[in-house]
This record gives sequence, C-alpha cells and structure tokens, in this order.
Amino acid sequence: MKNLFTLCIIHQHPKILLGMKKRGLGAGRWNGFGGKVKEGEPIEEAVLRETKEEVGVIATGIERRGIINFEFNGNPEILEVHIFKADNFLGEPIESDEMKPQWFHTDEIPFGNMWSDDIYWMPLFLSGKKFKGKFLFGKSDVILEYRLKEVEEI
Ligand code: 6U4
Repeated sequence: MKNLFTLCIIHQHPKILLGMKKRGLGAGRWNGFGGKVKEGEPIEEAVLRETKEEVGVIATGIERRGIINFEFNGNPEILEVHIFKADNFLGEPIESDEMKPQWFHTDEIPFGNMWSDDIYWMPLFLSGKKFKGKFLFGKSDVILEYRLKEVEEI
C-alpha cells in the first residue's frame, strides 16, 4: 500500500523555514510543512493546502525537487513523500495546532532533532538539485538501507 505525502520547505537563502511538529507523524521534530494528499487531489494543491493549514502562509514559486519512498521494517505501507521548494510566500508565518515555525540558517539546521533521513538529502535540496530515493527504517527510526540519486527531471 502506498500513501502520498507532501513536504514543503521555504528556502530564502541563507535561511529555511521549518516547523516543530506538535502532533501526529514526526511529532517533536523539526520538519517542513505537509501531509497526506487527499484522494483525487493534485499534489501541487495538496502542498499549498497543508502549508496554509500548518503555518498560515501561501507558498509561492513552488518547485518539486525530490521524491522519496519511506518504508518501516515489517510494515507494508510505503510513504511516497514529494518534496517541494518554495522561494517565497504570502502572509506571515504563524504557529498552528500542528506546527511552531522557526527560521534556521542553512549552516545551523537542527538535524539531530529531525527525521534521520533529512541530513542525507538536504544538501542536494539546498544546492538546487533534484533527487529520488528510498529509505528503510528499523526500530527508533534507524536507517537500515537507503538509496538516493540526483536526477535531471522529476
Ligand atoms: P494530519 O494530522 O491529518 O494533518 P497527515 O496529513 O496524515 O496528518 P502529517 O501532517 O502528519 O500527515 O504528515 C507527515 C509529514 O511528515 C509530511 O509532511 C511528510 C513528512 N514526512 C514523513 N516521513 C518523513 C521522513 N522520513 N522525513 C521527512 N519528512 C517526512 O523529512
């Protein structure tokens, strides 16, 4: 079974906007904004909807940069996460029930308190590359296996 998710990172060099996830999948970690794509919903609409819901802004200049499949050992569900970059936004970031936003300098990204795969693909993301990959997690989100490659088109 495959479920589609979005992840939006607002990148205004040298800073990125992340949110501390307050509940649900990935609670207690910094992450971009996003969530499950609804049945029949275009992915580009889903990423804008979730970003608005979670941080109160309308992301602009969005571009799809990565697709990563995540699997958890012993669980047949695959999370296919589409990662977008937004270079601007309308409105002001505000805290929601789900996320507390904060800007981070790209040299001070809190990888120790993020999903453990982020440190692998974030350098590609920050340098403007497109990428595809797959991560298999074991217990406590330890990475058992991964593949990650830069691609020309996504
Ligand atoms: P609700 O509470 O209904 O909005 P739902 O929409 O199902 O939840 P949510 O918001 O918890 O999902 O979305 C999970 C978010 O975490 C998505 O933006 C995708 C992201 N995500 C999932 N696995 C990830 C991983 N391994 N690394 C990462 N982000 C991940 O950086």
